[in-house]
Amino acid sequence: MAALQPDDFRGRLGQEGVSPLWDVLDALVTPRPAPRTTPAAWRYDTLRPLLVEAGDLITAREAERRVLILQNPAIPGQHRTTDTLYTGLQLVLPGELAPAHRHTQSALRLVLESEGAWTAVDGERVEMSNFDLVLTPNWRWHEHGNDGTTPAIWLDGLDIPIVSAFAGGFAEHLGNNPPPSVVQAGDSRARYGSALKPVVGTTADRAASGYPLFHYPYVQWRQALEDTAAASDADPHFGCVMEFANPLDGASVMGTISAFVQLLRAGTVTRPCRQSASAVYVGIEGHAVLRVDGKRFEIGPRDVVAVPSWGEVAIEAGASDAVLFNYSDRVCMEKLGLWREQRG
Ligand code: GTQ
Repeated sequence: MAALQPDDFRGRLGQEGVSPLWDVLDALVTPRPAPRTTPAAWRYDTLRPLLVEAGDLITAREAERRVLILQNPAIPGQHRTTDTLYTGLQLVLPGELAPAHRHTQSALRLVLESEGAWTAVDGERVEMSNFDLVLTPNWRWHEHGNDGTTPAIWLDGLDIPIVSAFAGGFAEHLGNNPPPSVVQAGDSRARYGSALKPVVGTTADRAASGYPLFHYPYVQWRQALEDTAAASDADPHFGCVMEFANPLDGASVMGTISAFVQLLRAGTVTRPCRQSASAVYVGIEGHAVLRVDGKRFEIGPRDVVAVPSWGEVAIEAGASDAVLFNYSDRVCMEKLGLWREQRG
C-alpha cells in the first residue's frame, strides 16, 4: 500500500466536505479578539460633498435610502464599519420622502444637519434637530422626510452585520401606502421621556413595544451630561460618560446596540482602555485625538472613528471641552457572555 500522502488526504477530506481542525485551531480559537476590521476614520468635510453629489444622481425615493456606507478599509466591499456595526451617512433633500419600510435590523440616527427633517416611527413623527438621537428599533415602520429648505444629513448606525451573522433579516416595504398607524407627534416622549412611565393597565398605558422611546433630544442629553460632569470627578478612563437608557428598564436603547455620550474637559488625557465591544465614535463638540492601538485620529464635530474589538483607546481633548457620541455592540456581547474590559 502506498504511503499516506498528506495532500491527497486533505483533497479527499475536501471532497467529502470536511477539513482538519488542527490546521486552523489557532485561528479559530484565539486568546483574545482578532477583529477583521482596523481602526479607521472618516472626515465629515470630505464625505459631505460626495453625499451632496449623490443628491444630484438619485432621489431619496429611487434609492429608498440615499446613503453612503462607511466601509472599513481592511474589508472593502463588506458594508461594515466594525466587525459587527454598520454606519452610513444619509441625505434627504428638501421636499423629499424616503418611503416607509420595516426590517429586523435595529437602527439609530444621530442628526448631523437638519432644519425641518423628520422621521416617523410607526406613524409618529419626530422632528430632527442637530445632534438629536432618534431610534428605529427593529420591526418598527419608519419613513424619513424633509419639510425644510436645506439638505438634512444624519448618521445611520445599524446592527446589519449582527443580523447577517444570524441570517435573521426580514423586511417589508410599504411603497406609497400611508403608515399603518398615525400617532400624535410627541406622544411617546410625553409618556416615556421624563423619567416617568404610564402605570401599566391604566388608560395612559399605550402598551408600547419594549422600546417605547425613540427620540432623545440634544438639548436634554447635553444638559444632563453637563450637569453630571459638573457634579462628578472626571473618570480617569472616560471623563464623564453616560448611556442612553430605555425608560422602561434602564437597559440599552435597543437589543443589540448601546449608545453613549462622553464629555472630556479641555486638555484631558484619558488612561487607555480596551473593551471587547466594537464601537463607532462621532464628534459632537470640540476637537480631540483618539489613539486606537497607537494610531492617531483627529476627531472634530461630525467626524467618525471606528474602534474594533479590543482596540486600546485613549482620548486627548483639545483646547476646549470635547463631547463625543459612540454606539457599540456592548449590550449584545453582554447577553452572549462576550463582554470584557481591561482598564490600563
Ligand atoms: O433609514 O431605514 O443606512 O433601512 C440602511 C438601511 C438606513 C433606513 C440605512 C436602512 C436605513
